Amino acid sequence: RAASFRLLSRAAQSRATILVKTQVAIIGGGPAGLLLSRLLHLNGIDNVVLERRPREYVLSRIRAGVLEQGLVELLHEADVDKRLQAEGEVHAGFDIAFHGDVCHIDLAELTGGRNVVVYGQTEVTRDLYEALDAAEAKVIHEVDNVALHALDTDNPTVTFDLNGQKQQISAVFVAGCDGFHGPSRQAIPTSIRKDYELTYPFGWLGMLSETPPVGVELVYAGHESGFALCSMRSRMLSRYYVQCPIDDDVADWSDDRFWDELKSRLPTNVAGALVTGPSIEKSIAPLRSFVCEPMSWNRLFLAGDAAHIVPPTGAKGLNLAASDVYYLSRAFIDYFDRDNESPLEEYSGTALARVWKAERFSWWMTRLLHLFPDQNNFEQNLQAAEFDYLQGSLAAKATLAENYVGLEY
Ligand code: FAS
Ligand code: PHB
Repeated sequence: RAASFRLLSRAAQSRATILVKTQVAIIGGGPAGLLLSRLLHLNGIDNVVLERRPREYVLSRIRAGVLEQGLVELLHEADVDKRLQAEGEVHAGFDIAFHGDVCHIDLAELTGGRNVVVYGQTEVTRDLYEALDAAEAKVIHEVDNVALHALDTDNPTVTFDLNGQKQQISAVFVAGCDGFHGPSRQAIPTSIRKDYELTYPFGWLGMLSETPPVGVELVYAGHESGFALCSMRSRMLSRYYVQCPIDDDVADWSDDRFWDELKSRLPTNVAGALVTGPSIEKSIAPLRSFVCEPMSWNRLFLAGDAAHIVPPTGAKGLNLAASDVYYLSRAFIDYFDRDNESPLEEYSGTALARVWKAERFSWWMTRLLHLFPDQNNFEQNLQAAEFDYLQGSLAAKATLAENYVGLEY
């Protein structure tokens, strides 16, 4: 405790209040932080979640929509999947199109019966919050100035401001689940941390509309004008994306312009079946591939977007957060229940092995389906040959399918 106070200014020390001593301080109340909190609670491990934003804000974010089977099983283990089982749509396949040609990927047939479930990340987050509320878990919203201290000692602390007053949590471990822009990753010294990054020269303009989806499955489309994706959240809530220049302003995209551009990029039969309507949400997200190594340092463990980012093309962002939480929750349980530190020591290597394979898949799918402004005619032919190979090879389809449903944890 003396060490942790050393870092606080003298004035702050006089105001600091030890809020709680807990076993795991979790920074970030998105899917990674909430799912970790839930799994630890169910195993009797005390934890506190610190979230910067109000709950309404967290629940207003429209993000992922495709759940791998591993995440579905983990949500069942967390006993937060009742609505998911009732409302989630099991998808046994999807279409991938390239300049008008369409290839169906039969996930179930190609993977021996595995599939994905379409259910919004927003709903996963809502289900987690409800379960944590029911268990009277400690999730503190609207915290400011979160800072991590003494991570290289036996009693790390986290300080933060709440309602204008400095607070402090003393914990055995800190879990950094605070997304790409949070403070946790930055707490790993640059002499230790190595960042790997690839940014893409375009973004995704996403739209939510209360219209029936264009079909019963997702349609990914590469086109000479750029990428498009037809997804959904339910039978009356559709989610669409078109690739756009990274510096585009969403205000310049009227609904009509969006629908016209989407139709122009889809196979004719799909465009003809599109039911348009007013947007209820529209936003542009940048695309990047990013990995931080290691994903842990002394008493700090990163999970989810705090440690890695994938382009959404492969629908892996949320699903990687889940596999990180799967490994980290079991490692904490082994430590606290069985006094076994090995899984925590191995966490970073174990998680990164799966992360990098998902990075590879997301990068491959992004390269295949997007228009790269600087690509030359040779690279354009490589894209066409890649799709042609996919169409003609069962092995290529099986490779795509096993990555899409999610590699084993
Ligand atoms: P999150 O970013 O979801 O959560 C981190 C939390 O930490 C946030 O609530 C944040 O407010 C909080 N936080 C940050 N700084 C803090 C601080 N200093 N103190 C306290 N709290 C702090 N993935 C897909 O699979 N498919 C998609 O279509 C898709 N679309 C996306 C669109 C956008 C715009 C973005 C940004 C991401 C998208 N993703 C998508 C990826 C996304 O789903 C993430 O992978 C997923 O949210 C990861 O969950 P977390 O790791 O919990 O991070
Ligand atoms: C979505 O429904 O938001 C979605 C689905 C698949 C993706 C990306 C996003 O690859």
